[in-house]
Amino acid sequence: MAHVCLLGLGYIGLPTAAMLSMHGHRVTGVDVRPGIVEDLKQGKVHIKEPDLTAVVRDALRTGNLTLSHTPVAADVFLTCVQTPHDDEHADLSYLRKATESILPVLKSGDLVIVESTVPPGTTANVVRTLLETSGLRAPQDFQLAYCPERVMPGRVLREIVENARVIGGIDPASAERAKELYSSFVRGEIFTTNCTTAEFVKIVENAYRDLNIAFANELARMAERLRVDVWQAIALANHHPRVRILRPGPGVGGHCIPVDPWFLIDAAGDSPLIRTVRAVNDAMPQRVVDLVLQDLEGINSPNVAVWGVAYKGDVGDLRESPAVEVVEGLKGHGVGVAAYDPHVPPDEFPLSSLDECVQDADSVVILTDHREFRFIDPLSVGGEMRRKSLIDTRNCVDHARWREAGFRVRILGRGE
Ligand code: SAJ
Repeated sequence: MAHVCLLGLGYIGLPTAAMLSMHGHRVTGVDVRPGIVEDLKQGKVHIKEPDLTAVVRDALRTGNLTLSHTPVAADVFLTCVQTPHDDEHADLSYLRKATESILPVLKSGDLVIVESTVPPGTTANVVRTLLETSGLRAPQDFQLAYCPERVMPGRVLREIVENARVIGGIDPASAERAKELYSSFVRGEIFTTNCTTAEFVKIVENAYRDLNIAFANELARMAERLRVDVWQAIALANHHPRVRILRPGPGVGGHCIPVDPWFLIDAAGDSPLIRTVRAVNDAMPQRVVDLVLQDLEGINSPNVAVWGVAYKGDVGDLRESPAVEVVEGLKGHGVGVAAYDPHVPPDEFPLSSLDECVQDADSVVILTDHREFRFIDPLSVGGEMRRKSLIDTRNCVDHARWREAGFRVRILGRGE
């Protein structure tokens, strides 16, 4: 069993630290952000993810997981810090700082693994160069590998175990050693390659999803013009054995998919296709604002009830959420907005209760496909509203029921 020093106790780092420690490794979890280590020591988990609090508390109770503000000497260093993107460039400052913080404790025979999403070439160049300022060299003195996370927010604990992994090594021995570590808790297949290929694969997966969603969004726009129901059309097309089109929606949010495609451009040069994909998905919140304004035409001082501000269904994460952009866009046009979201913590966004939200509203606008919305009774909602209108940008509730309750229903991508 290894002693792992894991840097960055965020969405990926914390569950990974818990998993490694639950599988017998000694883990020192490091986070430099004020308060995180102190809160975790008291069992307060800052990340909202099903079952994570219980698993982290268990890991702390076993004593295998300990917490620290600074890295300690270990066999393996695992960096899971954020790599945001500003003005079309990857911000590697957190990764650089985390890597530099390892230098005082790095010793011969150690393995360093990067999990953060990075532009291809970062591990073999930026990280390696920084680590070699210690006087040690890779792979002669220390080993180096890249192992991207692939988990879906909302299903992290399951996917961290079940998903296949791709591990890139600075040399085959580094990849094999990293594979051995992950094998202790990963049940999915583990494939090995070199660092830059693994970095490329990670970004390609998210860029592919972005492209597929942009295609669905483009189809939604065209279907509206052709008076076709895009949802039915996509479902029918997906019966073809080699077609798998994703779902249109109010835009692409989260901390990964809207960001990662830019890492490809950063590393490999411009791509008109990727720029277009980003532009199509980034234009969706404005399209939804236009759809709502059209619906509200002729109403003085209109009010809408927005359902769902998280970036996607059944999570409470607001990062890059297209719903937040829609809310701001509507407010900018003088529309009164009351938002209801059962998943988002109330200190992170101005939220109303369901009752307050629909009171005297002129439309309900569904922006996130939270499961709960399916079970809300349109009859009781309609009774509180000034006008019975539903705009569903996710196609996620039973429209027949809403129509029966007297609502005019508009669905993104369904031509009328
Ligand atoms: N979305 C649509 N239509 C769809 C699917 C998604 O509009 O058919 C929207 C969502 O509402 C959301 C955005 O796209 O706003 C992204 O959501 P997502 O569920 O596609 O992905 P993430 O960002 O939650 O997680 C992705 C996953 N990547 C892939 O599926 C290729 C996950 O496996 C990665 O680990 C994660 O990015 C990451 O951390 O990179």
